[in-house]
Amino acid sequence: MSATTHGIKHVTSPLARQTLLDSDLTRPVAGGRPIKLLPWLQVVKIGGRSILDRGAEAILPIVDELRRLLPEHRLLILTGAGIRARHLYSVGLDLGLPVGSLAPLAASEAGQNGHILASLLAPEGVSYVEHPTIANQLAIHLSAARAVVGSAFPPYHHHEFPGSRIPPHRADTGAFLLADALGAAGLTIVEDVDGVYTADPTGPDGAKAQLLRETSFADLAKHQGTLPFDRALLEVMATARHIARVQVVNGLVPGRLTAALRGEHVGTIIRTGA
Ligand code: GWN
Ligand code: ATP
Repeated sequence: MSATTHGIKHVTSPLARQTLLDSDLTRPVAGGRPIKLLPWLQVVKIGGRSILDRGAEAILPIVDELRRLLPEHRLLILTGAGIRARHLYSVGLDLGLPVGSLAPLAASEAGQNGHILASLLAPEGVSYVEHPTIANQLAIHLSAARAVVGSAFPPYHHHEFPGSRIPPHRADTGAFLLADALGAAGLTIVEDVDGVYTADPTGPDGAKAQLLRETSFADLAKHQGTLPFDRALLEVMATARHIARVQVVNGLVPGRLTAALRGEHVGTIIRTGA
């Protein structure tokens, strides 16, 4: 729609006359819930350090479990970066590299883990797909195969926020951003612990650590100690549009991922702001 006055063409738009910075003004237009692009999709994030770095002993059983899940679910399997990225951070920090240079370097390690996992699932028709393919052509790939594998690391690259020296938006945040943007049916985060504890169960106070069966992003944001995922995950959970809960499960225990995807409570459920 447009109108012409004094030779000037105006485009009619409810956002034309107001600042986009005032959410009270934009809410009538922008406040609606976005459509779910892939509502049947289950997103699974496999830990880089916690699962993939353990090699065959941890990877082959999880590959078996994923293979058996294919007739039941259509999956986007996303991989974390693991120990090679941590080595890279230490070398890069020693050299004084900025966070925006470290982010894509670490991301490439998440991608490599994805290539490894996809190769093992290749007989089932599963392939690694690139970030741009996930962004634009996921539907056609998931019409051809029951699952695809991608990098969980978000491609912030040189746009990574400069607040800390280590990239704050890592694989857990990336997996959540994708699952929420796609309007997926769920996100399951696969680790080497039974869920989120009151303290690191493998740390010095591990004996006293208690498993939190159910919690929320807001409660975890107040938690002082370490967490089994990047803290930025809690920030993106606060503004989520679709994914209302995420389950963190132990991928070293056979059957936990399968149960989680069937809707069973077998790890820690984290409620988001959606
Ligand atoms: O290279 O393993 O995608 O899917 O963040 O960018 O650093 O890239 O800089 O489509 O675009 O290393 O080359 O690499 O992991 O991220 O990819 O094989 O431009 O398919 O070329 O957004 O895979 O890679 O590392 O994910 O996480 O060519 Mo890789 Mo990653 Mo492939 Mo991707 Mo980055 Mo692309 Mo990208 Mo870069
Ligand atoms: P990436 O995919 O980024 O490589 P990851 O998700 O595989 O990493 P970590 O970042 O190492 O793995 O997170 C998992 C680890 O976090 C667990 O092995 C556990 O020791 C540790 N951890 C720290 N704090 C907690 C906590 N409060 N509850 C549970 N585990 C915790």
